[in-house]
Amino acid sequence: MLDKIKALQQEISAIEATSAEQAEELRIKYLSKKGLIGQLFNEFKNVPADQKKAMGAAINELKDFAQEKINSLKESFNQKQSGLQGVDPSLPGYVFAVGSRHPLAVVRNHIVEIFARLGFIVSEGPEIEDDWHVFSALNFPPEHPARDMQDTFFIEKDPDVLLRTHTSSVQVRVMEKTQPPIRAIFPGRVFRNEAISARAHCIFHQIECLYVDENVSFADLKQTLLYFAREFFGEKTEIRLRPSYFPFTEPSAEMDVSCSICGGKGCNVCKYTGWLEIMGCGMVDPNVLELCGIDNEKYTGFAFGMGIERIAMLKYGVKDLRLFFENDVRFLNQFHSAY
Ligand code: 2NM
Repeated sequence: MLDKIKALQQEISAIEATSAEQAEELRIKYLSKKGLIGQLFNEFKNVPADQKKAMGAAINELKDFAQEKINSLKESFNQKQSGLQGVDPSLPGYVFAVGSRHPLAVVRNHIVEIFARLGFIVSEGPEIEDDWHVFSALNFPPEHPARDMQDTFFIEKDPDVLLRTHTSSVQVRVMEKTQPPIRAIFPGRVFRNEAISARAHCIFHQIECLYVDENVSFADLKQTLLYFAREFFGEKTEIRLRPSYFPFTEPSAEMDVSCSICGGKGCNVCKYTGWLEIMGCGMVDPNVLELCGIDNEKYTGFAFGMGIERIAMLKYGVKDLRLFFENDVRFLNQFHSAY
């Protein structure tokens, strides 16, 4: 009998349970009337009288040990349960609203990333500028209409403190302090004194590009633009260059891409022409190079610029440019992107 008690003692010290129900099952197995320890009390009748005292003590000790062990198992489950009172752990968690990048930032990042692959670096400069960096160094004649109050925001009475009307002013700053090769891209916010409408805003965003080195040709410009157009709008995209005029480039051109909506067949987005106007471009006027301290006998360059809002409107089919400035989450929530 003593062997039996020892064996049970060992067995009980090793028991474990994963739930309160299992602990209760163990209690029944060992401690109920018909349980394993209960049976020992039945067998106690047959123990010789001289051993009854010692054996009785041993069985009681085993019973107390089992009771304590099973109580502590039950206790641990009660504690775990009370921590979860009123909580249903099978319910789905709370969904937190995740922000998204502004569509203008998405388009800018995508364009920057395409030109980064060609070795262009991002360069930024001040929004408050002077006449030299916005106009004079860019070959604008003194009486050019862009210099007028009607088009440019002047901040103070001093006509030499103004908000930049294009990011070309940053290109002037880069050319003034860096000798070629220069290969950079200039994203930024620009300001024009214009009435706000579905197609125009007095604050908008541009991204301009500048490449100055020996032997840079119009063919380099054209091939760079074709690469960009196909990376951004899709590999089937065609480009078209139309002669144009800018004070800072000669020759100058406007670039169209084949309409990505109708594939060039004609639709209401491209006004049934099959083409979308995307940007202005040209070879940097030798006067501009010289005004910025670059030897125009040795170096040539190309430059181009585009409005980010316009590209974003085409890409996402947004009909009113003002939506980009209102920060209405019902509008912004619709944009998801890797860029
Ligand atoms: C455009 C179109 C064509 C341009 C030229 C220059 C500089 F500084 F090199 F002269 N910067 N940006 C340029 C040329 C910009 O935007 C429509």
